[in-house]
Amino acid sequence: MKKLIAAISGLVLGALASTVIFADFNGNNNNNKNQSSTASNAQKVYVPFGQKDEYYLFASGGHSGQMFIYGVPSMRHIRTIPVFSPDSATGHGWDKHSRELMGEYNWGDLHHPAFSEKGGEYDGKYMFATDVANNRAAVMDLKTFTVKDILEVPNTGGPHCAAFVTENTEYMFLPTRFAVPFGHDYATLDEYKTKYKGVMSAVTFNEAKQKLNVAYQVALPPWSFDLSDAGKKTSKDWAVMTTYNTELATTEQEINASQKDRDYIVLFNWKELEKMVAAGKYDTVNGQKMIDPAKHRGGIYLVPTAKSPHGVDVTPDGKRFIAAGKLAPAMTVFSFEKAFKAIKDKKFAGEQEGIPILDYESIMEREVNPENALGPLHTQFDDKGFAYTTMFISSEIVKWNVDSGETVDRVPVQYSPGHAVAAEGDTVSPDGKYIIALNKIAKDSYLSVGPSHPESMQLIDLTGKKMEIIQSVPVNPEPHYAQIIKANKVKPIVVYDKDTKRPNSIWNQKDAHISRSGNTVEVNGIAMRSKFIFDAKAERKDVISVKEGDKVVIHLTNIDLDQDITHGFGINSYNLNMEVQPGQTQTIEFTAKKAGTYPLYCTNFCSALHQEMSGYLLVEPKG
Ligand code: RUQ
Ligand code: CUA
Repeated sequence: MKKLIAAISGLVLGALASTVIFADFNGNNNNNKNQSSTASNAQKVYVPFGQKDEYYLFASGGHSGQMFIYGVPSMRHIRTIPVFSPDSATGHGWDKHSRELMGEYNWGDLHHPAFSEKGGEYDGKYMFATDVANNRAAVMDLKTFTVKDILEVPNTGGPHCAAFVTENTEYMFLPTRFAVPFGHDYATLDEYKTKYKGVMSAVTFNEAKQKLNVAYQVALPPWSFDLSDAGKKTSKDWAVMTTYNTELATTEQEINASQKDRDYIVLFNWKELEKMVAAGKYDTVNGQKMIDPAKHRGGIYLVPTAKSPHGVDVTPDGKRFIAAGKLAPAMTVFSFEKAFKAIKDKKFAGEQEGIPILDYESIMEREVNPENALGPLHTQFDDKGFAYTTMFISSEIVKWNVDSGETVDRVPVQYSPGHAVAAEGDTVSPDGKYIIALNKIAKDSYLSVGPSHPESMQLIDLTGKKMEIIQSVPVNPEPHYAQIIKANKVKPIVVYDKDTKRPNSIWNQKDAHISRSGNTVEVNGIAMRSKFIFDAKAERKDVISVKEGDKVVIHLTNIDLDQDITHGFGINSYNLNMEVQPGQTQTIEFTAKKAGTYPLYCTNFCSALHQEMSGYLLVEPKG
């Protein structure tokens, strides 16, 4: 096995580094794009206008920092939710709340989205996501499809390996991709082994306060953590995550982090870690409770696995976890039960950095090597005990039997899938109806837009004997991962409740007013079809007059409590825009640095007289 892995990983490395092989398992070039254009397939994805899709697809927007919402099976793009990046259409990053959430950053690298769960099922309430670029976690409220909180997690360098929530949304875990010294302190790379850490953060969400919070962190060795998954049912107190670069390479990872035949899956029990924290077994590092596993033992174990693994996925019954090889052409199936027994019996094969290592042979159930399948990355599941693994290099999805390891079916995709996502795929009861391949490379699939092409998603029907691609659509960069939820679980509101106690809200036209205190001008105004009212008593109610250098705070309440009547508020030449949804109160703050005359207007088409919905900001020059 070792030799095989070594030989094949050489081949795989070569393929990863140079060109991607586009061949199916018979060695033929893929040319089945016609699959999605047959009349019967077109019918399967046809959702007549006015009828709604059965599922929502939430696709990560990668380094756009956004999230894309599609309907399944139509694959119609419904909405983009800006999360970690500003979006002028919705004013995300301009209104006070989102601007404060975004802090100093104006981009993000959104990798893995995860729904909140109850009893291991998506509950349709919240969506979580993480930002690899700036170490953040975000939560979106699915009542409004907007971001409620963004948390910057200290001591970490890129939480790629997240977010995967536990069965009842107790935690989401954020292990980090890049090792850094605590607090990003300065340390040369010669000090990598001693000063750098791969920190895993346990993040909680307080629903009442709508706030994310770091509960505790674990200072793991400076390995790169790639992906994780939370346990389910019998393994619900546990989570798993893959490592690479246990070689501690500090340069040219491409070669140096691929030396050893084995890296690890880190297996940890979050209930045990919770107990440690409760017992005070932690150090305080930059205000965080930091567990040092070498000092405080227990709860964390290492499982050797084929070198540089990528995904690790827990089966819906919670009995097994499956590592995908990336550099080894195999999926390795491990047994939680066997691991628990070895831990109970203290049967370890050694330890590294004070963390016990489990014996590979004794907890591994099987290595699955579908013929000529190369570059396994991620595995999803259906309702019948089958697993679906994406093959990045051989550009296909392989369906296999989790119990026997036997390959059941394969479908070529166009091309190079990273993740795939199954309907209700990360729950304890996947639906088994659809899986979507999230392809990194579209090549010749769509109208050309120049040298850089879109990524591509392909909807695959799982109900027949053979997997069948029934729709292909381009998607903005880059659907790292996605989630598919039954549409009827999500309950968006139609309008924000009229809440007269909400701070700064004004519900009656005659209450609109402008007040000054020192150099601050505060506007409590109304947006309604088809006018702004900032000051009910003024001769011109839709004009805001301030002095150069004033701080201006504008609160706007949209009193149109009607479905889909959203107003915008943009100020000409002032680089400001926000959106106010029906019944919502939004605030925008700025300093009137430029003296002069600036039109302001509603930026969201709201009525036949939308064009008339305007006014002026008059900034009187100093002196
Ligand atoms: S990772 S393509 Cu960013 Cu999810 Cu495997
Ligand atoms: Cu209000 Cu357009």
